[in-house]
Amino acid sequence: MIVFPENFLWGGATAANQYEGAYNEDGKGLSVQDVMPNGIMTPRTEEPTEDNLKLKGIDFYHRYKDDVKLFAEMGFKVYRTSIAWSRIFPKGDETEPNEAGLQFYDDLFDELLKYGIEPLVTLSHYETPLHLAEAYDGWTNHQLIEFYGRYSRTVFERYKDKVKYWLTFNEINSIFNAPLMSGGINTPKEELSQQDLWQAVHHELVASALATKIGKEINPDFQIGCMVLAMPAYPMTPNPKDVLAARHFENENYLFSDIHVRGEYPGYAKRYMREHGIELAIADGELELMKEHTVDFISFSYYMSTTQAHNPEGYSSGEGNIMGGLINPHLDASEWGWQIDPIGLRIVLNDFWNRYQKPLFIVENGLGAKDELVEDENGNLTVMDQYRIDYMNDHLYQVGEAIADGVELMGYTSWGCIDLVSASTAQMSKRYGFIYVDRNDDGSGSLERYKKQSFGWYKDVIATNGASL
Ligand code: BGP
Repeated sequence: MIVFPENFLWGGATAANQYEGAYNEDGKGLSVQDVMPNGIMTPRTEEPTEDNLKLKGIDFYHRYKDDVKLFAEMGFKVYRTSIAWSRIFPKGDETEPNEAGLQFYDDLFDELLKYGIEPLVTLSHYETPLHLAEAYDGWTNHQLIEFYGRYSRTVFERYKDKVKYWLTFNEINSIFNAPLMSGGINTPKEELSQQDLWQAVHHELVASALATKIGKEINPDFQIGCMVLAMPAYPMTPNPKDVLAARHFENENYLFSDIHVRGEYPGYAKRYMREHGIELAIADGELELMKEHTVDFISFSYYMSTTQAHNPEGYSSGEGNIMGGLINPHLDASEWGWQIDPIGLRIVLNDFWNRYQKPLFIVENGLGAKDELVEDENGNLTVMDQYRIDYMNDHLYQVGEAIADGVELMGYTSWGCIDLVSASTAQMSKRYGFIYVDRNDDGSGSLERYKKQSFGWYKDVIATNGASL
């Protein structure tokens, strides 16, 4: 039988830009997402456009009380969301915060706490204020550290008695693949130099350490973690060159957790920079800051594994969660080509644990699928999403195996616990939730919420602390 620890933090995860809507209400400034109507990999637009579903999201901004009530009904112990930086500092470089923005999150956290749900807050989830992208080229600019530091201090001070768990940057390693979305870098990817990209990475890492320092000064009980996109990489064949290719791929991701946990650039990163002529500009005290202010835990998203080869010619490439890879013939895939690999989650949990012996937190996992609203036997509208239940059951079972292997795991928040706008496609039809939201890709729909079949399933999982798996 699978046994989860007592006090295991079961819950769900979201991000402000994918569900709040109200993109220009109560003083909110624009974020990079407001000019990305077609998802991650497409160029930005000049201005926000009508076809950007994220502008209205699922209207959580106005409906949060009803939605939180549904989360409480499922028995959530924790709820992950982000603060939209541009609600607090609309342009990002002001010195005074926007009170209406601060108040919204006060109200949201109060609502969660009313039901005994712990907030888990991402400071920056792909939503850099647009002004910082346009006027500073995002994280390529050293000044972003100061702006992020001010923003972090503001929210840490404001919510110090309401929020204990914090994440500094969502999927920080995705900056290599999605520089605008992840790093607020306005320079088109094709024109961006390796030098500038690595400099942006350095700035984010310094900023993350700075936030950790500030947070601990404000409340020593804060638990502050990093957040990476995790993907175990398999070699296509036992050829040692393929094995090495897989390790190189993993290093790109480990780089970020290595620095957050150990506080220094690992040898393989120094080598890469040396061989590619990258010379980081490092200001006085920055390396010490990184060394001294490491994280309390490592959190990560997990959707799939990847398969790598030294010479990928002759193999088919698959789709992926920002990063791709080759198609693994042993795995099925979702409708979006993301290969489904529950055992990969056990592997990644063991890898992180064995590497660091630091507590872990799975803060995203789930199946994006096309759902159909149907009538159940009582005439109520629902979604019969057995496919989602199967996916999650298989993954959580492997989580239980990893715990039995000795991994210390704080909790699990399934991605998009209520349907929201997808990050990669910017559409509604890629749904992850236990709660269906009536909103279509063309923007139509009543925004009504309906419990899917998986709603009751997850409620049972939580109520039995995983024994029902
Ligand atoms: C991660 C992001 C999330 C989320 C998720 C699912 O990369 O942190 O914001 O969207 O992936 O991706 P998608 O919405 O593209 O299916």
